[in-house]
Amino acid sequence: HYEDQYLDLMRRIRDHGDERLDRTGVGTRSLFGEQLRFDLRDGRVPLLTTKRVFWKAAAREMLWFLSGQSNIRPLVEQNVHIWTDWPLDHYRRMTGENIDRDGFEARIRDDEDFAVRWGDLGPVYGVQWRNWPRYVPVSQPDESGCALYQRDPQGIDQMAALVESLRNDPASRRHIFTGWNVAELDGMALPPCHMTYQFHVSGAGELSCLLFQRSCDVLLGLPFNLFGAAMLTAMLAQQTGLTPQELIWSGGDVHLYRNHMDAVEEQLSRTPHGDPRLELFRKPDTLFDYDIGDFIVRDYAPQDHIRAPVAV
Ligand code: UFP
Repeated sequence: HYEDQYLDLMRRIRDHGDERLDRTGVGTRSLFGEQLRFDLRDGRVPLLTTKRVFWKAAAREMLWFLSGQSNIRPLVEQNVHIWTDWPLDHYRRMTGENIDRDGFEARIRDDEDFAVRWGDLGPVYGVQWRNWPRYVPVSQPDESGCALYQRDPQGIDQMAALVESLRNDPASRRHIFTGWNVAELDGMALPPCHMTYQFHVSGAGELSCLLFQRSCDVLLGLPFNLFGAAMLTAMLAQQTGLTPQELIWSGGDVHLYRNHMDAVEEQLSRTPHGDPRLELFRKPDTLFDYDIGDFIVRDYAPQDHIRAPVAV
C-alpha cells in the first residue's frame, strides 16, 4: 500500500531519529534527507487512510496560496484554522491580551481593520508564487553604474509562467517555482516549508512533481503537504493537457515532535486500506479559477482522526 512508505518513515524516525531541541522548544526526533514516491495516475492520491485527513482544508489552503493572498481572513471565513496559531501567538505577545483562538478568529472574521492589522502572515507562499518582487530602474545609472530602483507593483507570477512553460516548452528542465525568497524571509510568519517545486513532462505527456520540503512535521504537516502537491499537480496537468504521473517528495529535516509520540503509536498500530481517487469536476479557464467544489475524493474511508497539538 502506498501509505506504508509514510508509516515506515514514521517508524524509522521514532527508532533512529536524532533527538534534538528545536526552535519551538518542544523537541523532536529527526532524520535528514528522505524521499517518498507516489503514483498519481488515474486520480491516485497519497491521502492517508490510517487517520482521517481533512483534505478539504488542505485544498482550501492550496487555493488560497494560488490566489496570492497572505492574510488568514479568507481561511478563517472557511473554517480553516491551520494558520491561526502564528498570528494569534504574535497578537498575544504584542498586546499581552490572553485571547483564545475562537475569540481571535471571530475578530478576524468580523472586523476587517483588525484582520488587516493582525491577520497577515507577511510575504509567505502565495505572495512569492504569484507576485515575486520585481524592481525597475527609475534613474539613469551614475558614473559608477548605480541606478535607483523602485518596486514594480506587478511582480513576477511564477505560477502563470509555469503553466506557460509546461504548455510551450514541455521538455524544459526549468519548470520550477519557489517560495524561498531569501531577501524577504525575515518578514514571513514562517519561512516556507514546502519551498521548491519542480515539474517534469514525459514524452508520453505525463506530468510529475518533485517537491523539496526543507522542514517537515511528519504527523501534522506531511499529510497536508502530500495532498496539496498531488492536487496542484492534478490542476496543472488539467490546465496543460497532460496527465498526472508521479509525486516525488523530498524532505530535509524530517521530524516527529516529542509531544506527538502517543499519536504516532496509535497511528502505527493501524493498517492502511483503500485506494482513494481525486477527481476534478470541471476544467476552469485558468489555474486561478478553481474553487473547492471542483474537487472530490472518491473511495476515501479513513480510520478515525488522531488529535495532536501544533508546535508554533
Ligand atoms: N510545517 C510542515 N509543513 C508545512 C508547514 C509547516 O511540516 O506546510 F507550513 C512544520 C515543519 C516544522 C515547522 O515542524 O512547521 C516549521 O518550523 P521551522 O521553520 O523551524 O522549520
